[in-house]
This record gives sequence, structure tokens and C-alpha cells, in this order.
Amino acid sequence: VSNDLYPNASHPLERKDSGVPYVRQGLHVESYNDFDPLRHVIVGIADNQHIPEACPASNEKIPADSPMRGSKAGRRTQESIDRANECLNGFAKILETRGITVDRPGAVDWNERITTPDFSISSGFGVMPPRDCLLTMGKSILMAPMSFRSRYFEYLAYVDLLREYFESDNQCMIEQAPRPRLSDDSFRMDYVAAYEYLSDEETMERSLRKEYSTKETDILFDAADVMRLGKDIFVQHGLTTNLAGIRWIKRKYEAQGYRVHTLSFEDNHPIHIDATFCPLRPGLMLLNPNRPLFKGQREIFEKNDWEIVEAVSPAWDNPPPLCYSSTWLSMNTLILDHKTVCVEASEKGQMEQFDKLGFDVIPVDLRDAYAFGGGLHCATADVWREGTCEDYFA
Ligand code: DAV
Repeated sequence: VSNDLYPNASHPLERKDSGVPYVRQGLHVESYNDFDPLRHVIVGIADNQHIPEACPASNEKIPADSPMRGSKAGRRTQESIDRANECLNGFAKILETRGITVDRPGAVDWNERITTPDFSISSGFGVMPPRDCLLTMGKSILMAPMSFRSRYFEYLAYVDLLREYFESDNQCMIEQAPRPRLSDDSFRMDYVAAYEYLSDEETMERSLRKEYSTKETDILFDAADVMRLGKDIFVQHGLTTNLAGIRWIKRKYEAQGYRVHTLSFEDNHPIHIDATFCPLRPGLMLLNPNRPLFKGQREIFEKNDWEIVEAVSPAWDNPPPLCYSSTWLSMNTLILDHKTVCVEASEKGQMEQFDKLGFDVIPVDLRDAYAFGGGLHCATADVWREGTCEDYFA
């Protein structure tokens, strides 16, 4: 630690046993998009993952006939945890082989019931996927508020790593968004109760009216609802991110020179933007053909000569068992640089599409980790990508 707080002191700034973490030489925090050359990334772990009791915000995402509606609450089987870790460790190894530094979060003990003054839930969720929790914006990493009760304390898995980043790169900043209460007042409880009786058409109508079980009481967003494209930040308004959350992101980052835009898609469960609308390289976006952009929202891309291509259909008709996400994790990829992409190994059609778009494709076996919180993009969080903050939408 540099003696920056007491520049004229003759005594050491820190006592030897003060608990200041090890300083990693050369560690660098900085990222402005999802496609510049990746140098350092966090990959999630499956350890000790639980299926929590359904909570008001998660209920809306889980299909009415899913066993995850409460009856399966509890720790996932050791066999499924081991298999998911095998996938995640294999993914980490592939990245390391290519010279990318990989960090893993710390484990959190979710075995006890979680009780705050405002709510109580059977357990936390897990330490996957980091993308939902951590928002890397330039030289800062922000821990998102999160809107599922089970994920309220998920940031704990990253506290030690972020503390280490803070000491190792003296220009980086670690931050925490305002903590929500997630009490029953934060949700439309009548909607939550009625939800499982609604048809897909009815949930779609509500979604098109931008009506979700989350209210505007708390400031709510998940980091995975934020898409970074240099100076322009696009945020999806949906069931994990409310307008107060978008207003907070806008006020905070526009003060730093970013421009913040809101995006909405015709999707009856809009949760996280990274299986819906994904940047592939400067000038190229991949759009989920089942989730068209709201009217007028293509304009900023088209006016700036960005091409929007529709993703091919996923290889699978159904997600794996006990999975929260849709089959569209097929388009949830990790871009390593403008020409290289990691795609889930069973998604042959998606791999072919990337090949035709001029990418070298690295297949990664990850489907058995999907149930733990998503695909390759979800399973990671950027620490460092080379490159600077570009202005793509002048
Ligand atoms: O299509 O279920 C998954 C996104 C996970 N971060 C979906 C969205």
C-alpha cells in the first residue's frame, strides 16, 4: 500500500497485521463494453447453491407449473453442483489457456434462513451468476441492489475480491448501489398472488404496459439489465429493473459523461438484457427474434450504422431441469475480442451463425451449469478489457 494518506509520515501507514489484502502487481480494472480484448474476468462457482423459496420478484419469472414454485426449495443436489462446477472450471481453464486472468468468487454459507427487518426467506441463491451482481463501468465496479430477496446478500461473495482490486489498482473504485428494503411494500403483492393464473397473453399485455410485480418503492436493478457500449449505456426496464433503478443509473453515470438510454422488448418476462440484445463487435448487435425492440428503439442503432442481426433458434426445445432461464441462453456468449467468441458447445446453429459472421468460435461445455443462473455471459463479470471509452453513437 502506498503511503498516500500520510505523505510526510515517517512511520508505516499500515500495521503488519492490519488485514490489508495482498496487492497483486499489474492488476488492472477497466472495461467499457462486452467485446474489446478480455484480459481479466470473474467466473462464478456452483458451490452450495440453493433453490430459495419463491419470492415476489422471482415468482414472476418462474413458470406456474415449475417445481421451483416452492416445493423444491433447498440445497441443490451435490451431484448437480459438482457437475456444474466441472463445467465452470473447464470454462475458466479455457480462458486461462488463452492468457486471460480468471478469478473466482468466495463461497457464501446459505444454509441459514435469511431474515432482515423487512423480509425472511429460506436461503440465498448462490455465487453464480456474477454478471447479475457486478457492474463494471470504466474503472469502477458497482455491486447492484438486486431485486430477488434470495440475492440480497449475494454481493458478500465478491467483497474480498473487490477489496483486493481496490488495493491493487490505485485508480479503481468499488461501489455499492443503495440497498433496497424488498419488503412487501416493494412489490404489487396482488399481482404476485394472481400471477400463476394468468395466461401468456395476459402476462404479455401487462409487460407491454410495463407493469411488473416490482413497484417503484425501492431503487432496483440487476447489473445484467445494463448493456455497456462505450459512452452509451442501455438499460432494460423489466421485472428486475424498475424506473427508479434506471433513474439512479442515469443520474450517477451521466454525471461522469456517459449517456443512459432505456430499452424495452416485447417479452413477457423481461429479465436481464444478455439473452435478448447482445453487442458482438463495434457496429454489430444480435437480437432475440422472439423479443422485438419497442417501436422507435432501433433508430439510435440504425442512424449510427449499427447492423442488427437476429439470432438463430436455440438448439434445445426446453431449458435443463430446475433452470430459471429460457432456451435463449444460446445467444448468451462471452466475446473475447472482436473476432473470437465462446459459445455453449451444444448450440451448433449459434456457432455456425458466429462462424458466418466472421468469428473464431470456441465451444464451451456449460449447459449443465445453466440452472445455476445462466450462460457464458451470465457466468462471468468483466474486470479488465483493453480499449478505451469510445463514442459509437455520436
Ligand atoms: O431468456 O431467460 C436469461 C438471462 C439470464 N441472465 C432468459 C434470460
